This record gives sequence, C-alpha cells and structure tokens, in this order.
Amino acid sequence: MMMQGSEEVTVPVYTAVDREVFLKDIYPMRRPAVLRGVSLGPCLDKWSMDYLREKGGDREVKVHVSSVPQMDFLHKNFLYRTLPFDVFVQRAAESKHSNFFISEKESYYLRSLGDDPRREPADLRKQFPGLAEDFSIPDFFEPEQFFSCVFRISSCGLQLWTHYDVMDNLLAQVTGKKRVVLYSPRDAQHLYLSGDKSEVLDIDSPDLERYPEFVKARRYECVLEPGDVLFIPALWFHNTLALQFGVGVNVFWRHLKAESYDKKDPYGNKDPVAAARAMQVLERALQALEELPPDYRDFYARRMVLRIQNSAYCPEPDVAVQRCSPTEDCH
Ligand SMILES: O=C(O)CCC(=O)C(=O)O
Repeated sequence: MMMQGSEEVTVPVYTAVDREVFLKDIYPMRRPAVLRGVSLGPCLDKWSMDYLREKGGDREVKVHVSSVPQMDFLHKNFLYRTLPFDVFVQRAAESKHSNFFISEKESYYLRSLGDDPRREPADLRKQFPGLAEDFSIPDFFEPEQFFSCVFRISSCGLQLWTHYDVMDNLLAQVTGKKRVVLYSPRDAQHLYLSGDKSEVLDIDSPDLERYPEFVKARRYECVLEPGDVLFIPALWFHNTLALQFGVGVNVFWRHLKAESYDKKDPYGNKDPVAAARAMQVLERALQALEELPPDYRDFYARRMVLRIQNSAYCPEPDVAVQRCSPTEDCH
C-alpha cells in the first residue's frame, strides 16, 4: 500500500544465501534484506496447527490479546493473558472463538519469553525443545554473539507497532505470510518516537495533521512467504502485519561487543550503555536550559543541535538504494 507523498522502496530479495554470501555481501551494508532459500530445517514441512499443538504441549505462555488487530503498546489496547500453548495456537489460528477473554473476534499474539522473563532472554531450545529440533538457526554469526531465539505467533491481521531493537535480527517466517514495513534509523526524526516506539500507529493512512513529518520517512516494504528470512539490522524500525495466521521465529544476536549492552535486558531493546548515558546527560542539559528565558534557551538549543550534528552525525553511506519487486531476484 503506497502512502501519498512518501517514498517507497522494496526490500531487496537475495536467493541462495549462505554464511559466506551473507557476511560478505549483505551484512556489511546494514540494510534490511529478504533472504530466500536459507535452510531452516523440517519446520517448513512439519509445523501444521495440529503438529504445533501436539509437540508444543500445554506449557503455559503469556500472550497479548486485543479486541482489535492493531496492537498499540503506547495506549496498551491489549491484555496479557496466560494460556496453555496448545490452546493459544488453536485460538490464534481461528477467526471466531467460542472461548474468549474480550470478544469472539479477538486477536492473539505470542512473543515467547525466557523461563525467568525478567532476567533471561527467550530461547526456543529451552522453552520448546521438541519444536526447536525442527528449526535450524542460520549460522550467520558466531555462537558467542547469540542473544535470543523467539517464537512469534500471530492471528491473521495482527499488526505490531513500529519499534526498533538494539540487536541484529533474523526474522524467519515459517508458516503464513507477513508484510513488514521498515524505516531507516536515519529517519528517526520523522517517526514521532516515544522511546523505542513510533507514535504513528496507522502507517498506511497516518493522521498527517498530527504527524506532518511522517511523509518524509522512506518506507521499505516486503512480504515474507513461508521459508523467507528477513535480516533486520539493529536500530531499523519495523512494523509487522500478519496477512495470514502465521508462525515465525526470530534470532537476535550482538553486533557490538558484549559489554556495550545493558546486562539487564531480556528483550534486546534497551539502548546500549553508552547511548543510555548520553541520553541521560542530554536530559540534564535540557534541565539546565530551563533556567534561561525562552529566547536564550532557543539560541543555545540551536547551538547544541549544531554541535551534535557536526560532531556525531556520519555521512550517508554510499550504497545505492536497490529497487526491485519482492519476486525479483537481486542477487
Ligand atoms: O514478527 C513479528 O510479529 C514481530 C517481529 C519483531 O518485532 C522482531 O523480530 O523484532
């Protein structure tokens, strides 16, 4: 779906990607890419709804439940509820429920968690060992860089708010189709951020009176088919829309040195320690500006912005934006 006035780019599709091709041709560009034909193991043939229910069993999972399919983290329009995994899968796969929490058409989403969710990142191999046997994690990074491996299971139509994570990410679509829209970290100033999330919830027909800058954000889009893997570099914003009931697995890994990350971050979305420190210092600088009358505050704020731009922005990387349709093979 094209939004009036905004520039749209199709995420390039690469076929026959192995570790060597990924590390040499794709990873250094720090841009999203759809990887087709990556070996993901027998999950692609096996993960029917019945098989998932049987193999996943009745282990309890905490899920998001919402009366509308657009989940909104800023206004929390959803509930967290606990269900046995097999019951959850059944409910996420059906469009009308006989047992429900809010309404018979409610939508479901699972982002699996670690055994101790406040401390431990999710790892499919620990929480769902029977199913994890069917999924091969692509060997595109060193084992010590591994951070987490997360189940992503959505009702048809489920849309997840636009956000960024601080780890590199391979989002593997195992069953069902999913649309993903991405925005570059360089477009952060057009996204109306509240922490790691964009306030612009309806990215297809945004309220441009409220969010006039949003049209300036370049929209990268792809549709993932079963077997596709999307590389989402750290800090790239993403918004997902399940076009069908779908099961995905994503793997986060560290791009920076281990000590750069917040140690108490089971989700992989806390800013690196140096960035968090810089943001705190900025808050203190803003408090200091409050001591000045408005015209002086304005002048020194502009000087600060210039200082930041001149000393911390990097030049635009010299990578041509590839334009091709999702079925076109760019590699
Ligand atoms: O696939 C989804 O539903 C969301 C994926 C996501 O947000 C992620 O991989 O970080």
